Amino acid sequence: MFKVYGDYRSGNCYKVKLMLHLLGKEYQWIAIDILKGETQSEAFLAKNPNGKIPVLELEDGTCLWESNAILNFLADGSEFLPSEPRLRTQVLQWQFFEQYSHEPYVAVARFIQLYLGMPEERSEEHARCLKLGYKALKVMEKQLERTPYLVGEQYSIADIALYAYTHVADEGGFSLEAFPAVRAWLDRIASHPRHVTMLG
Ligand SMILES: N[C@@H](CCC(=O)N[C@@H](CS)C(=O)NCC(=O)O)C(=O)O
Repeated sequence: MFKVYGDYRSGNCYKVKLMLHLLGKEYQWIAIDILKGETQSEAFLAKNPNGKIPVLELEDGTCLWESNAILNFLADGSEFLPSEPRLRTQVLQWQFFEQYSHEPYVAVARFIQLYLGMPEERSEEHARCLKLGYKALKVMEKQLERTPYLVGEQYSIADIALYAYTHVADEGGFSLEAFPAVRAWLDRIASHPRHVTMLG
């Protein structure tokens, strides 16, 4: 059985949980508290030298880290990862976009607001996260005006990667009011019969 080291409130960890539920795979969840520094212990660093969750531990002890890499591993051969090279590359394109242009702003704004309680010394950084996060949401809106999922007609791990923090963007201070296509897509993702919520 897979072991997942994670925090239920973390979008990066939720990606792995959602994927496992969509695939109907069993797993054991091992709770890690980042605020208590548990990702920096010697035992944890042996699993991920970068000291971050999520980590997926396989039965043979191999530890995989980086949420989107884990998604690619789990989705291999399934309907959530197209095999056609152009589509597969578009999946990766959205996942790299998520890590470089979306998560650093949408997730960090949420971290500052939800986890840290919006300390004064980080309010300028929070404002910058809102500005750049909205820019990323506009890019998603443009795509989702044209296609039901980020890569065409099919629900893929590109959607899982971007759903994770977009669906809780309000917890970082974002409003999705100006993004009707993104909101419709959020509902589409949540209506999958094997969908699981972040805290569910
Ligand atoms: N690029 C990584 C980011 C992982 C990440 O930032 N994890 C956070 C929680 S969401 C973490 O472990 N933070 C603890 C730390 O940096 O010490 C991924 O996608 O897995």
